[in-house]
Amino acid sequence: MIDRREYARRRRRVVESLDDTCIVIVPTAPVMLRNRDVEYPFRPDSDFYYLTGFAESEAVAVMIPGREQGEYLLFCRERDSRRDLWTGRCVGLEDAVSKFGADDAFPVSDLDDILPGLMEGRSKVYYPIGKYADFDYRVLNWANRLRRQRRGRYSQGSAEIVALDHILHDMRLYKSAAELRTIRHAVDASVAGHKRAMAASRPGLHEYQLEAEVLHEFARHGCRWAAYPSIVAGGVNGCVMHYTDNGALLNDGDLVLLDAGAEYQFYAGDVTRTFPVNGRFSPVQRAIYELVLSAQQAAIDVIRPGNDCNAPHRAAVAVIAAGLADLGVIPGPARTAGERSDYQHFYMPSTGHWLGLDVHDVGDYKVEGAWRAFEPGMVTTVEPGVYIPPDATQVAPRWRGIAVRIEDDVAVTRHGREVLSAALPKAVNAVEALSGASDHDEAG
Ligand SMILES: [Mn+2]
Repeated sequence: MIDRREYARRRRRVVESLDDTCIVIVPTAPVMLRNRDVEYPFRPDSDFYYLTGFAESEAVAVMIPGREQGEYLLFCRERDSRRDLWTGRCVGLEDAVSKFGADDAFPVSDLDDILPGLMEGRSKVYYPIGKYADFDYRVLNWANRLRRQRRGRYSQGSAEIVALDHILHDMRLYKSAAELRTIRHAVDASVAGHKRAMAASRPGLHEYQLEAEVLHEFARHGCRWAAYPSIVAGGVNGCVMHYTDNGALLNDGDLVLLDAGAEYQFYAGDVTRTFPVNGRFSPVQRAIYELVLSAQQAAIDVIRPGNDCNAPHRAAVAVIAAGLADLGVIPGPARTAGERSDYQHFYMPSTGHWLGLDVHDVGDYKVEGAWRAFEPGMVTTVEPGVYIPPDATQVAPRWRGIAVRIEDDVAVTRHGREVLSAALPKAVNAVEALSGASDHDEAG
């Protein structure tokens, strides 16, 4: 649990790094309709939540450095005993102050009346430009209204509208101890979900039935939602990078690629394992699997403070390219395979991404054109893979349709790294022992 003093520290850091004639406006995410009057479950905007810890819909945080009547204002829903009967109790203005640390709180329905006045005289308006079209429109309206009011009275340049992303996203890249504990919980739940799915796997199930095993286990660990739609991809479906259909049958003799992560207090886990539906790798599946596994280990091994954040990708590419050449999947020689582009037909994505409040978390990978160095507190995924499409006629038929990805979550520590998802087996024997139900006792 992240306590309110940490949110206050974050707000102070943002305000201190901006000039004190600005105003910062951060809205939470809009409520989205699923169909007709049915809403998607609400999920707060990550930037907003990072600064407020406030999870209700219809809220806007405003920070005004140096304002005497209060620097941090929260606009949110008012308590309303009649509406509370329908939608449940909301936080309300009083608790926005007493429990969420706002200096003052106002009804979100008054935003259009109050905001232009708060913007008056401020030289810069920081807010997440381009994220929510409706909110862009409102901010422009407020700025225009101010400009009209000023006209004829005195000529003063109108406020400059500036993106807030840079400073905020750089802060979010470095996780605090409390954030790391929260991520660890999400990853532990993810690991448990994967174990349960492996144990439940057998030919004849549908992919979504494994997904149900995963989600059940997430919920048992206090995570009601997955951090992103789970990918449960049997056989050739694993070659589709963003496969979420999860509707196919799992076939005897196929692999299943399972990419699923739990969300805990809005922090994401992101874990992938690939295992045999029936609990036994075939020789060709095993060859590709072991290649990806050694590439992943090579990538994890180069994560440490000071190494650049593209080092894992280079390490994984070197192993995968050479390995594919050794196996005869791509042309040799293996020694120089990483310098040719052949491997790219079977290894398209990059090897990892930042992990945090968003599964593909914020934070620049390059600073002034150069890969940035790993530093303690960063959390990254490591997820090399080999994906050989079923129509890859340039390779021998036995390789076609094999898709393997192995993904772990790794925190950069002071002297190296910690694999947060290390409790989830990935060695061939351990995966076989866990997966394919119980019917391989006689086989082994
Ligand atoms: Mn990932």
